Amino acid sequence: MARSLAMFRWLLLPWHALRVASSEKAFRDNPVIGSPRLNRLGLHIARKRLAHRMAARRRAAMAALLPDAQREAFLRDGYLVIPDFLPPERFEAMRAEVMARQARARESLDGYTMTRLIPLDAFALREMPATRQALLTPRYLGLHHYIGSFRRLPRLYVQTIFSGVRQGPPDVQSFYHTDTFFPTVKSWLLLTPVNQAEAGFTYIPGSHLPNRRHLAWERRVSLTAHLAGDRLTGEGSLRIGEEQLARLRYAAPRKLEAQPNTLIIADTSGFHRRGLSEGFACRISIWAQSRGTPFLPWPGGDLTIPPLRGAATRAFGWLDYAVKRLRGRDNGWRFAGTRRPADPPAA
Ligand SMILES: O=C(O)CCC(=O)C(=O)O
Ligand SMILES: [Fe+2]
Repeated sequence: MARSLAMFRWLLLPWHALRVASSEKAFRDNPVIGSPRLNRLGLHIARKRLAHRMAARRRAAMAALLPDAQREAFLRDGYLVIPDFLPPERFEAMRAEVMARQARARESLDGYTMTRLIPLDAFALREMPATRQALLTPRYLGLHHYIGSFRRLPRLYVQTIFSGVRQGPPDVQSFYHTDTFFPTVKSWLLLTPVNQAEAGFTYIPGSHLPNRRHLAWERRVSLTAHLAGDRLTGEGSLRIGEEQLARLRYAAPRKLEAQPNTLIIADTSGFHRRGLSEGFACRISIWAQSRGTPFLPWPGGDLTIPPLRGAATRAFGWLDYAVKRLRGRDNGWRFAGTRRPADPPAA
């Protein structure tokens, strides 16, 4: 059985080789991307460098989407924090609508954290006019287009993170890591406050621009990542220890505390983590993410038909779940039944 699986893997070699030109990042699943020999020759670092060059080019083509000062701050730091993002009445209308939303949710329990995701896809947004009005604006979308370096609608969710729901180690997101080898965007538009002692998003300013030491470290990791004991490093979201990270000589980490209606938006190809929480905490936000094909020179157009926009979120959720489940890698995500964002975790 194991041998025929291995054979099958090698028969798929041409497919694996083609995937080098895609956003595929798992060292462990793809014998070309994970090949120590090719990575010693520089395959991984070449992909990373080219992806960064192309993203810089796509962003330059969309420079007009951000005010100059904001664009400069992002290019320097790799993230932006924008307090009072929406006009207050618009924010309140959205918050009321979102907190009352009751829908089929996915949940995962990992370490001391329970995370809940409620999709804000086209079907949901049709029933949520205040949320649609607040989010589907040139400003919100423009920030995601620019930082994500593609003109595409981000996938949107209501994300609830309960920290300290049980005794246990911090969750997997609480270790410093990069999400991808290529520039990409995630954002949190906060509906609840985040205090310093809670699990605030933490970013290493400037680490979205890999320096020489970072590239040297990443090259070394790429030689063994296919065997990594740490699951997420094997999947291409490289984990790094705090001592090692300090040796790369970036600026000190910034753990963000913020009030509701703050937009935190970051290129999560830079080093970041979910900050450690000292006790129970609950963070609810509109969570967005968007990933394109890293080697394209143009930011592209969003080809989805307006009424179908966001339907991809639902389809993606199902597909992602089905595929990961089949491979035994659902990472603990399961459908949890109908929930509101602030419903306490089931015992
Ligand atoms: O929730 C956070 O603060 C960060 C989690 C994270 O690393 C991610 O979503 O990529
Ligand atoms: Fe991350």
